[in-house]
Amino acid sequence: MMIRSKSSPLAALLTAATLAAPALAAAATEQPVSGWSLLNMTQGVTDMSRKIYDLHMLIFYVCVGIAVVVFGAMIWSIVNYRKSRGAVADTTLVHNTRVEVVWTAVPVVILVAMAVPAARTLVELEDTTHTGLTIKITGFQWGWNYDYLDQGVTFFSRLDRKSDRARELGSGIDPNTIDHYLLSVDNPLVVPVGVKVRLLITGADVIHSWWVPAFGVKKDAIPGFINEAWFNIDTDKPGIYRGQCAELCGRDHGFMPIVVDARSKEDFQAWLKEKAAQQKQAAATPATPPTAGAPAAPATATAPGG
Ligand SMILES: [Cu+2]
Repeated sequence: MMIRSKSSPLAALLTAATLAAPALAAAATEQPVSGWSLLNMTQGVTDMSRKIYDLHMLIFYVCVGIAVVVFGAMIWSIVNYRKSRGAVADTTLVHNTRVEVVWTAVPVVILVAMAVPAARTLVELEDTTHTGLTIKITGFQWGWNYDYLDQGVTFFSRLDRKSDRARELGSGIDPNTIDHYLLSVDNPLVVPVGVKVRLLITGADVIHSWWVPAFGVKKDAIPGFINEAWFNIDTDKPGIYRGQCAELCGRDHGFMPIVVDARSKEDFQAWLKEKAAQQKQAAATPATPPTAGAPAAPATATAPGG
């Protein structure tokens, strides 16, 4: 019994990793879900994520160029100066100033040239000014709390019940029958498209990381610190975007997905108004049992199967 229960998180984690990875990539973009493009980074649905992608491709091609030159020179030398051709090693050559200057200067030039676009992208990535909405994200073991700071809306988001049941050892439920297995939550984060959304990210217990590939956002949630990030989803790309906790945060690290429901500005405002009214009413009625919005949820909702 002891061995069974001990092996369950590992087995579940492995299942989570293998099953969730392709689905995450597929959900994050409108790119093909198979073939070589799966091996590459996603282009995402924000201007920033595309800039990150372009930077990634630029550096990739620089690396390819360097590899071609270096390996080309190596292979050429090995083939043309092999022993069977009568080549004799020059044992007197220990120093060549010209060559040394060249092989120092060329990499320096390449590195400086790469630093320019990289720094430009990084500066833009860190620019959290002129935002239209601020959401505080708190990572818990194991779920996320979302606070719409200026609107007084707050709720907790955790793995959806279907995935939660199926992941249990010996549940008898085939994970393949679950839609978006381990990538669905009960309460998704709802955001508007076409608005620069600022995220204030922190942790309540251990370090987590809020990661949504389609937005080009991956930021550590560290207790005692508040990290900033932002995204601005293309106006024509409302939809569901998925992510996961990207910092090993304990037993159920593989079971704290992120779902973002991007809506048009009007739909978002309507949702926000309704949610605010709902929560105000719930707060005014003390007899109502706490909803899933209470941050106390992770403490009481200790997952089975441990
Ligand atoms: Cu986590």
